[in-house]
Amino acid sequence: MGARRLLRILEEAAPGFVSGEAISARVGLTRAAVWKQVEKLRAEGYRIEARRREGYRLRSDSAPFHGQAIARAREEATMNAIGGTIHYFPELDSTNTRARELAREGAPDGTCVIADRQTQGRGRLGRTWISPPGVNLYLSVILRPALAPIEAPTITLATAVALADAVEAATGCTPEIKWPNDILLGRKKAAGVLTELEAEQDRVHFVIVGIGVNVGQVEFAEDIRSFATSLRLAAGREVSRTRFAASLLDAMERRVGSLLTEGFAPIREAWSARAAYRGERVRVALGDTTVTGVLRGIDERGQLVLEDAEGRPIEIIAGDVHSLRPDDPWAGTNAAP
Ligand code: BT5
Repeated sequence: MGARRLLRILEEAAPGFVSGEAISARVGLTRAAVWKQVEKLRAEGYRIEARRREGYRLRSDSAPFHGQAIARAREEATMNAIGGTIHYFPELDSTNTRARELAREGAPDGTCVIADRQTQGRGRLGRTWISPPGVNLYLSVILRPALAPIEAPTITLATAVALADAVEAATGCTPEIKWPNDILLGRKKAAGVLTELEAEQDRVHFVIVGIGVNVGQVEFAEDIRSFATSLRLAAGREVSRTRFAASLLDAMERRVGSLLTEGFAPIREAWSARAAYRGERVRVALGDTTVTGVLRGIDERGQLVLEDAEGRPIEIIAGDVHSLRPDDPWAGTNAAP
């Protein structure tokens, strides 16, 4: 039995105890062998409580947050095509910047960079991603897909779908995706994706997919308070960063894998099923340009499709979606995107 299997059993039972006997029975090992595996996990930093009559229990605050712990929490069936190597840092300026450096040095497809905090976390269009330590996930994945640069946005959309899968599994809530890649819970933003590309005319060298997830944060800075949330706030209970990171890597492996083998159609469908504001009138802003229409979905390239007053489709490559409902967190013209 791998310690991974034991960890899974303890996680399923947490915060309850599992008896040594029950574990032995499930994994077909002696209790002494189970004890050895418990010691192994403890040596990695997991806090496992042992009580004579009740057995073992994984403490909720227990999971250490670093590459090895995340790798161990992943599903056994995955190939670790994404996250096969995880570079973990207590602090970075930006995981995307570090990932780009590693990619230029030749780091293989699927390599990940994770930081506990970022001092210069970046959003799209030069914006800032607020990245405090100890509570959230800041992750960048290096991908070297066989895609043309024009198809690269589909990677971001596949990532948004994977994020939604993992957020739903962790919280039990139903996330929505605000085009192109914000994850909303109760219409507030819990996660965002920043994709950066290095390419020639017809060939992608690498894509850096940067993901920021508010996992355990409960207080937000004044300027984002009205529209920011976290998995913990939405779920109403603690969510383990380590387990969430593992589950997100598993989901990315599935969704990005599906994109590269089956094409964009299944991602487009999954994305559309979670689209925020579908059928509603929205305003999309890019710089000084604004377009208004009913949000219909995304086309076969991943562009946003609105419908104008005459029923004609409008395709949009980039921009920020705002609601036209006054009570929506994404309403007013000044609402930060
Ligand atoms: C995004 O940009 O949503 C992409 C965020 C990507 C962050 C990850 S973290 C790991 C990797 N390394 C990086 O340096 N970046 C990536 P955008 O759609 O432009 O949204 C940015 C806006 O969201 C800001 O202008 C704020 O208004 C708001 N914001 C900033 N921090 C936030 C947070 N922690 N939670 C919710 N909203 C936030």
